[in-house]
Amino acid sequence: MEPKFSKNKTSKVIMLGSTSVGKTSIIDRFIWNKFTEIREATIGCFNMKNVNFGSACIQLQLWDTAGQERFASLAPMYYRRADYAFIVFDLTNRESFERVQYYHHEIYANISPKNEPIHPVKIGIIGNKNDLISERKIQFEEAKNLADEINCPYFETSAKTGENIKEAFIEAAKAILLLCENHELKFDEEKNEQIILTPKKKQDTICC
Ligand SMILES: Nc1nc2c(ncn2[C@@H]2O[C@H](COP(=O)(O)OP(=O)(O)O)[C@@H](O)[C@H]2O)c(=O)[nH]1
Ligand SMILES: [Mg+2]
Repeated sequence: MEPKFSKNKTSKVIMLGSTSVGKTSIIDRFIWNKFTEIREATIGCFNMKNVNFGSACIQLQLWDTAGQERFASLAPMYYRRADYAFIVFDLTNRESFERVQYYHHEIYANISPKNEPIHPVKIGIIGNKNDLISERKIQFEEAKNLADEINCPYFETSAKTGENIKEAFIEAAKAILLLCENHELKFDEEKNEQIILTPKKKQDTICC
């Protein structure tokens, strides 16, 4: 028998950051526990995974870009009503680090449709590719200081080795749970009977 949860929340989690910082690789590591050295351009897509805390189940719907960040800004609907946003930069690329503030600003500019109250959103900063030790350009202190300034948790990850990937998503799910418990976000009214405790099979993912 699959467990039943008294509190369920389907949440939108968006990945932001310059091209090639590892957004898609981070999702692949979390959902499929795999890493690919050479990636083709991303097909805009979302994957789902549930994180359970006692009687609560947070379903993370992970939104990935279709690579449009390379050419243009992301459409407002990508940001709209996101519950959690990860801003990812590449620890070996200073330019990508300098884009963090831009994305932080874009979240608040696009999170709610005009004339609607601001949708509550939590943000986490990810410094990815920490396996590339000798190529590293951004030290921990500098990144942590920026994250503290904008009041966000900071995670150093490697999609390649898997370091801290699961931990970052668990923290995101915890933050969403807290938002729900503080009533800034509502739990889903309908009970979600389809609880998935392991990553969904490939054919179960929804791509758009
Ligand atoms: N060494 C290393 N390479 C990574 C890591 N994450 C991603 N990559 C590589 O960086 C490139 C861009 O990754 P991708 O996930 O497509 O970036 P995106 O454009 O942000 O989605 C690919 O060649 C990946 O294999 C990592 O943690 N370590
Ligand atoms: Mg991508």
